[in-house]
Amino acid sequence: MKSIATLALAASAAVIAGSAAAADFKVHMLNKGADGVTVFDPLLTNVKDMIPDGAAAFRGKTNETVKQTFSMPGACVIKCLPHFPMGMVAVVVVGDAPANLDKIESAKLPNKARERVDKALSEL
Ligand SMILES: [Cu+2]
Repeated sequence: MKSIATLALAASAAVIAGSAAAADFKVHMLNKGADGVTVFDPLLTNVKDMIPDGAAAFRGKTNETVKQTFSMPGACVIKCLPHFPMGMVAVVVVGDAPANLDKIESAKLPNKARERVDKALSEL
């Protein structure tokens, strides 16, 4: 059985909606959150027990909702382009053991983004 996770992003809110068999998740884009300014909340979304088919890069537009289907096991770093230097990132993980952590850990990120990505991955 396959499950598909869908991520929808907007300037004020983001939603991950699963298939009928999957859970729904919400990821909010906040000007100010518990973890500081310009944050995704939660920082980490772990979509477990799903065996999706493939993954695609996506780009949202400001103030527009974007739906994205995550169809490949692994970790995805979502960044808010204007606030990326301030560390506005979120991590979506599909599956229990992301195979692409090395790539994410060696990627060049702004300091605050690196801090938040590492924090999210440490919660896995
Ligand atoms: Cu932002």
